[in-house]
This record gives sequence, structure tokens and C-alpha cells, in this order.
Amino acid sequence: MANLFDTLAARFPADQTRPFAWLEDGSLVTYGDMMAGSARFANALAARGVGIGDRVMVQTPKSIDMLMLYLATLRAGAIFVPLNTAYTSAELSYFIEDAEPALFVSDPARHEELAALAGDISVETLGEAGEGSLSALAAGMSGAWVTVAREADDLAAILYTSGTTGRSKGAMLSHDNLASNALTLVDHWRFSADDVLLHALPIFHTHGLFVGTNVTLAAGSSMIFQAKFDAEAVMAALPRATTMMGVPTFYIRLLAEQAFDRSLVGHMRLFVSGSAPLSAEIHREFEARTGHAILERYGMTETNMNTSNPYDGDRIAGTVGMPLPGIDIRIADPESGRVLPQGEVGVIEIAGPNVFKGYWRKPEKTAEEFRDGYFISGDLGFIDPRGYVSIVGRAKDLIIAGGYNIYPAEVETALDELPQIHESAVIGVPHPDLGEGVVAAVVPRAPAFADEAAVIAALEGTLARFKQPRRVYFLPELPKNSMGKVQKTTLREMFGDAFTA
Ligand code: MCA
Ligand code: AMP
Repeated sequence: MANLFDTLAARFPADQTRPFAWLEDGSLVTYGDMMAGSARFANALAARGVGIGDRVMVQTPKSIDMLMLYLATLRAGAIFVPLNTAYTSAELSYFIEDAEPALFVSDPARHEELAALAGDISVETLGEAGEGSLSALAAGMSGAWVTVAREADDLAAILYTSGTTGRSKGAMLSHDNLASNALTLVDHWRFSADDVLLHALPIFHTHGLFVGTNVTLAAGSSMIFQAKFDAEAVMAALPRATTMMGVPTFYIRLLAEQAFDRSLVGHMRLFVSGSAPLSAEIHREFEARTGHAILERYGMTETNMNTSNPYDGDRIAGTVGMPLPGIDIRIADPESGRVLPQGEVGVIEIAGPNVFKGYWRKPEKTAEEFRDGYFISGDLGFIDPRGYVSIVGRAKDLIIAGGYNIYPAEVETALDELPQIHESAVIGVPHPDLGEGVVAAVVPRAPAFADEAAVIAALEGTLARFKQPRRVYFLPELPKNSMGKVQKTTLREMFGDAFTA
């Protein structure tokens, strides 16, 4: 039963009329509807020539049909490659070239743009409200499909993650990587068929796609499926939910709502947070307001979920909890790789069935990021005497804004290419809503040039909006050490209060 879909299906409710997803228009998708819908899309993929091991690249707005397409891709034995809807054409060209998909599925609104980029690759469309050529094709197909057998190590998905240097890398995730993590989480977080997950995360990333969706399916439970996070819509749906998963920004935004209180969420079973650090302050404020201790967990695209605070027992604010069952975590010296004694701060390294199969077509990058079978996370942390892991920083130069990763090097390259700019340095600084916000310090070519809006506007079309700096500061020169390296610590001291002053 190595195909992830079969592993999940073995846990679906016997009664196919049981709910799988409630949509925003009030309609219900039952397990039976989901089986038939995913079969129709699998037949549509086959009709478009998608076979075993082919990549299906998807950049569409969040919709139930996109979820059907994900399940269909698994059922067809192909590889699902979802992309952030914010990516521009310039970013997409690289992904298409790298992954060589058999099919690209785009938002109908971007069809022309994609068709021009995709060259020989077929492009189909799938819209937010079920419109588009692929949905139309699927609608005419049979609702029966026999899921293709796969081996545990065969690939189910490739998710792109940016890198400190160079271009994004495709993390290859096998059927077993995803299945093992989903089953572990169902057990660890006590999901049952009666659970209703409030799902407001995007489904192009691990959190919303694998943690939210696979856990729901593996528990035979259901979800309230919202197109995006909107505090009002979430509050309106909470009375019907039992659990919610979110990035810290979700919880920050809910706390900003006066009506968000104990009476609204007293019945809830579990709130989970991850993808970025949840501050101890927000954790405490949430508990004081609602009586619920948010369960914080730690994951990565390359590994799915690694650690979790306990379901029973202390959920300690500011920690990410203990390694999940079957997952081994060690702390190593970032330079030498020497395993450090308990309690010391070093780089977090991870081994287990959750750890990915390497970067797509980048064996040398893969080799660089493993040490004795452990994946080197690039996160700095320590383990306390009770076994709780705390993340204290990052060895990688990474900014996380609202749960999206932004690599300063990529933003700097885009800025340096602008004719107005001589050189640049990009940092992340505290942001009250997003956790971190992107700030650029630039040295203009013409000393008098200081047009922040013009710089940001010039990045349009090159960089996804979420990667663009929210503030640009103009300096006559960048602070550098004697080796000529930009002193980002100095920049953080100078501009650390850009969003909080
Ligand atoms: C939107 N914008 C952002 C972000 N999101 N800018 C920086 N960071 C962001 N995260 C921009 C938009 O382009 C727009 O720009 C402006 O902010 C407001 O847009 P809007 O659509 O209203 O924002 P929003 O819908 O309120 O989105 C904020 C959000 C969303 C709800 C926090 O970003 C979100 O759902 N994030 C979750 C990301 C996630 O799922 N991460 C998991 C990764 P303008 O107005 O100027 O045009 S998986 C992972 O990290 C690992 C594996 C793990 O452990 O889970
Ligand atoms: P991604 O590449 O999007 O999968 O992001 C993975 C990174 O998100 C990790 O390497 C961490 O830096 C960060 N991350 C995820 N969960 C947490 C958490 N609970 N606390 C702190 N950082 C986290």
C-alpha cells in the first residue's frame, strides 16, 4: 500500500456520505464526492498524457478542485509540484525549466502568460470557482479510477524551497515521507473522524497541503475549507470547527479582534501553530484570552514535521516541543559537525522516515546538506533536560514573513540588477503582523536618488510581492568589515525598528 492515496484511503470512513470538506458557498463535499472527483481528475490527467513519474506543475488559486487535482496526481502515480500563486513569470520560467513538467495547470486569468512561458508543455487551467479547461475536461470523465501502485520511495511531490545561494531547489518527497508523517501526526494530535479542521492556509506549501489535508484524510475527518485567511470568516466558522492550524500571523490577527474570546473557542479541541516562531508573548496572550495553550510544532519542506509540543503535558511557550516518534534530532557544531552535548546551542540535524529524498536534479546540493544520514536544517537550537527543543536562530540567511520564506540573496540580486542601484543588503526585522518584515539598505548610483516607491515598483514582475522590501533605506555606503563583507548586524541595529517604531 505504498501509494500515499491508498494509505489514506484505508482510513476513510466506510460511510461515503460522511463529510470531507465544507466549502464557503455552504456546499458539502463528502468522501464519496472526493473519491469520484479525484478519479475524474486522474482520468483527465491520463487523457492529457500524464503518466507515472511525470510532474504536474500547479499554480492555481486555492480551490476544492485544486485539492482534487493533488489527490488525482497521487492516484495517477505522477508527481505533484505546487507553486505559490504570488510567483511572477520570471520566477515561473525557472521552475518550468527545472522540473520539466508534463502538464502545467494555471489560473485561467494567467493562461496566456503561462502558455507563452511553457513552450511545448501543455497548459490547462483551473479557476477558483471550478472554471477552467481542466475542470471542464474532468467533469466529462468517469468517476472511477484504480489508484496506481507505487513504491514507498517513489516521489509523490516536489516542493520548491529557496536557498541561501543560487536558485530554488525542488525537495523530493516520497509517498512514504508523507504517509509516515501524516499517520504520526494523527496519532500525536489525537485526530479522530469527529474532528473538523478549520483550513485557511494555502495548499501550495507543506503546512496546508500535507499537514492540514493529509492529516484530515488520514483521520477520516473533515475540514472547513476557506480560500484564504480572513479573521472575520475564520471567527464565523470557528463554532463549527474542533481544530485549527495556522502560522503565527493567524493567531496575532485573531487576538487583534475584540470578539475573539473564550465564548467563541471554548469548545475547540486544539490550536496548532508552525512555519515560523510563535512568540512566547503571543502564546501567553492567547492562553489568557481563550484558555487554550497553542500547540507549537516545527517543520520544514524537506522534512515535514520534526517536533511537536505534547498533546497531554506541558506545551511550553517558546519551544517547539520534542522529536516526533520515529524521528531523531541531534544538535551539532555548525562548522565541524561534531555532535554537541545536551543543552548546548548548535545546528539542528534530523533523521527519520520523514526526511526527503534529496533535491531534484541537484545531487551535489543534496550531499552538502546531509551529514552521516542527518539532514542539516540550518536552524540553530538546543534541547533542554526534559527533551524540549528550542529554536534560537538560524545559521541560514533567511527571513520568514507571515510563514513565507524569503532569501535575502535573491532580493539583493534583483535589487542589484536595477539601474538605479549600485549595491544592496537585505535584512529581516521584527514586524508586528508578519513576524519579520523585509528591509533593504541600498547604495544608489546617483547620490541624490532616494525614491523608495520607485525601487519597489521596479521589482514588480521580477520578484513575488511577498519578497519585495516593505522599506528601502538609502545609504552612501554599506557597513562592511575589513574583509569587505556587509555587516548585517549593524544594519539590524540601524533599521531594527522599521516596523515597530
Ligand atoms: C501576503 N503578502 C505578504 C504575505 N502574504 N507579504 C509578506 N509576507 C507574507 N506572508 C502581501 C501581499 O502581496 C499584499 O501586498 C499584502 O501583503 C497584503 O496581502 P493579503 O493578500 O491581504 O495578505 P493576506 O492574505 O492577509 O496574507 C497574509 C497571510 C498569508 C494570511 C499571513 O501570507 C498566509 O496565509 N501565510 C501562510 C503561509 C504558509 O502557509 N506557510 C507555510 C509554509 P500588496 O497589498 O502590497 O499588494 S510551509 C513551512 O513553512 C514549514 C514546512 C512548516 O513548518 O509549516
Ligand atoms: P520552509 O522552507 O518553508 O519549509 O520553512 C522551514 C523553516 O521554517 C524552518 O527551517 C524554520 O526556520 C522555520 N520554522 C518552521 N516551524 C517553526 C517554528 N515552530 N518555530 C520557528 N521556526 C520554524
